Amino acid sequence: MEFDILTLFPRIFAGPLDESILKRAREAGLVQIRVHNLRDFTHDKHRVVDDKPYGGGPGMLMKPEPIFEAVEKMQRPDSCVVLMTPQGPPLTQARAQAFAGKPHLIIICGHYEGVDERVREALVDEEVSIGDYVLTNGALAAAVVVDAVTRLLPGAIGHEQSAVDDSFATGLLEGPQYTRPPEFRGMKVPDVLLSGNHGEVAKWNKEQARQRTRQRRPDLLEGEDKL
Ligand code: JCH
Repeated sequence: MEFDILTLFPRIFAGPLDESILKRAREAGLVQIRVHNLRDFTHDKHRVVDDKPYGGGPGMLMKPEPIFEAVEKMQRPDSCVVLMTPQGPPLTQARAQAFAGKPHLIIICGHYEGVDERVREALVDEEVSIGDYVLTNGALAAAVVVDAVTRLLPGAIGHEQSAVDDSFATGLLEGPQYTRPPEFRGMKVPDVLLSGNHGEVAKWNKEQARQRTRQRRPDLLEGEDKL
């Protein structure tokens, strides 16, 4: 899978891309991630990427020209063009799965108060928000999308099961988990987990997941067959 990321802040991606699963997935050739500076797609002396909104109002908008030039240079028939914006539908595990099935994502990050509407009209296939809060620009949001999608690519995670079983893939929150020692500062690991009875352990885990989900995220249980 390939990513082309368009941003005014390419350095924001350097850290996340160079650690852990993302680093290994890149080194293994599972994913190619190219980060481009939108200023490189300007042609004026001062490399201007923003302008005042028509009709007035606070702040600045991203000019359409550099974004059009960059996208049109990278776009292929199989590309999906994604715009990071707080106005998009929320990123969910299902949406991450759908993105993981695409061969090429072009992600437009944006800055200032957003982008000229003609970018949406003519270029963008999907808009995405990573949550109901306002970031200073789209780069961190795009890094989140790249991370959530890349770990789903076959071979990205050592344990084949991990990506299938984790919270949100099952529709439930993970319950409590323990590792050694069996007693730490007087706090004991529940007996059932030490019993070696795999059936009882599975039953307990499932019940704990249900309880935690009901308490913390009842919205995840609503209207589904997961109750
Ligand atoms: C972004 C901004 C005020 C946007 C500019 C580009 C995504 N989930 C999520 N939160 N924030 C974003 C995001 C994505 C791209 C951009 N900004 C800053 C500031 C706005 O409206 C008044 C809109 C924020």
